[in-house]
Amino acid sequence: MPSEETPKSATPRRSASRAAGVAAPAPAATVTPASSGLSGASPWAYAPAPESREIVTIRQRYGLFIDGKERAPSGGEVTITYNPATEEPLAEIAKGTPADADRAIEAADRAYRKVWSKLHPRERAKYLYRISRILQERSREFAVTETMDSGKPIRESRDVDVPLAAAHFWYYAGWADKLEYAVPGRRPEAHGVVGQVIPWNFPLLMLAWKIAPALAAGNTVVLKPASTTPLTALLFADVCRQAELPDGVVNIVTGPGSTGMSIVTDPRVAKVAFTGSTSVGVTIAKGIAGQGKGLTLELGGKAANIVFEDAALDQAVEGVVNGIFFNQGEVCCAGSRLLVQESIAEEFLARLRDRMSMLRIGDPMDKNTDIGAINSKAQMESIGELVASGVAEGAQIWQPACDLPTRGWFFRPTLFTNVAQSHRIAREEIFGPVLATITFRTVAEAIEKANNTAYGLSAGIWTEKGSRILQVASALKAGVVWANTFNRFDPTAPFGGYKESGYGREGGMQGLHAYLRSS
Ligand code: TAP
Repeated sequence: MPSEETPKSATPRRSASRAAGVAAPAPAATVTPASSGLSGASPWAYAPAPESREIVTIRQRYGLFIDGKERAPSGGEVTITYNPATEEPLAEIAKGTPADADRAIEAADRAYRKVWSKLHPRERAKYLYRISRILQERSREFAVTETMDSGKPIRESRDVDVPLAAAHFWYYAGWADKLEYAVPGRRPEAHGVVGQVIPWNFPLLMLAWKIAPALAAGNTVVLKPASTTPLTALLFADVCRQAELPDGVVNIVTGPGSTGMSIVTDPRVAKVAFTGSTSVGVTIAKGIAGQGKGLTLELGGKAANIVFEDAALDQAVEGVVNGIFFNQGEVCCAGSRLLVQESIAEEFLARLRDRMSMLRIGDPMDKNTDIGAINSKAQMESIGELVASGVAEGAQIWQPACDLPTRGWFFRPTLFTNVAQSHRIAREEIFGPVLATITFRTVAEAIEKANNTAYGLSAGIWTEKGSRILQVASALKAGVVWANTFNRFDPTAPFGGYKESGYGREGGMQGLHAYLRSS
């Protein structure tokens, strides 16, 4: 995870400076970190360290993956996927229609009845192991493709997204022939066909979180990737072919949200899994209400990262930086609210500004880059609008002095202080590199403020006292609470939310339950 990485020099490699490109206000106090630590020009200069894209062949056009074959969309239309770091088109992507969704569901249903449900669980496990191995063998190809399509730094796609995706297939392969241990005393059964819709922030990893447990439990799958990041899902189709997965067991239908809706509402789809925004999650829940389908929703978050006065401050600074700037802050469980104890707030914020000044923002394909490109123009505009609201509502903005590439969608890491709990930046999910700071005096106040949100996905606690960790963690209304660390993911650990962050769990044995009916 990024917290393991060492700081990088802030020396800009590109000279052209520009504001974030949207309504982000010109950072008033942005020029030099107003701290006692590092300031001014860095004495270090990093040579460019670009990852080669030679290993990847991006085709001009991609079709749908239905019944083991690539198919043209029934409507004949395509959409374009762009490289967010350059704004250049990467490929034409089939715009799947409800008729295509219907074909994919038919293929998945047939594969379930005739092949997958008849296989011995040990045989299903072999396919999952094979997929995991192929992902590992082709990891560089996946990492480069993911970075080009999503804008995330190659360091993250290489060290986090792809290895974790492979680990999920490996972990759930182990469960495939042990399902009765996951539901002791009952008889586990697959649902049949599952419909899955995933977002753009971790395209391959979200695919793995969804497909691995579904197949291990004996289901077949129709998955819709996000429109802005379809490429690794389509590369995964190639992995399915390479693993000789029976036709129709995995189907990938690219297309707009309406195509996702026709997948999840189809009566042949017995279980639905969605990761994305709370608003679309609500639409899906309404759309399938009364149909008796299983449903898991992994939605948004507004996590509190709570720093107590006895915390190891430099480690906590690293954890806060990792919590909000990992993947440009486009993370559902991002630690987007910093709750810092008043007695250390000034010193902590000075150290945080120093650390932020060392972050390298720019070409995601450069191995030294800490913060890459924002996934889309629409997301840039949404971040800019919320940042502008923070300024308008009276919070104080600080951004490090740094030059941004002249092309692509880049947003400076942003720190807000003087934030009131009523401000939109304290309440709404920004899904960008923006941290809102709120102070507190007592443990009770920290808990009260941390829980004062409509979301409940994750939280972080920084303190030297184990007893305080236990006290605070048990009082926080969040599905995942990290102590003296942040953004740690493991296939064996369940992940999911409370309140408007959704319901159901992914990962671990709990993640398997969602894909099983037990009698
Ligand atoms: P959404 O707009 O919700 O999109 C997610 C997926 O749903 C995309 O594939 C999208 O397709 C599809 N979709 C859109 N409208 C739909 C509809 N009416 N019916 C069915 N599918 C529909 O979210 P996003 O912008 O991609 O992702 C950002 C949000 O996801 C954030 O709020 C973030 O917190 C959340 N998120 C949560 C988690 C977890 S684990 N809780 C993980 C990642 C992201 P198109 O791309 O074609 O629009």
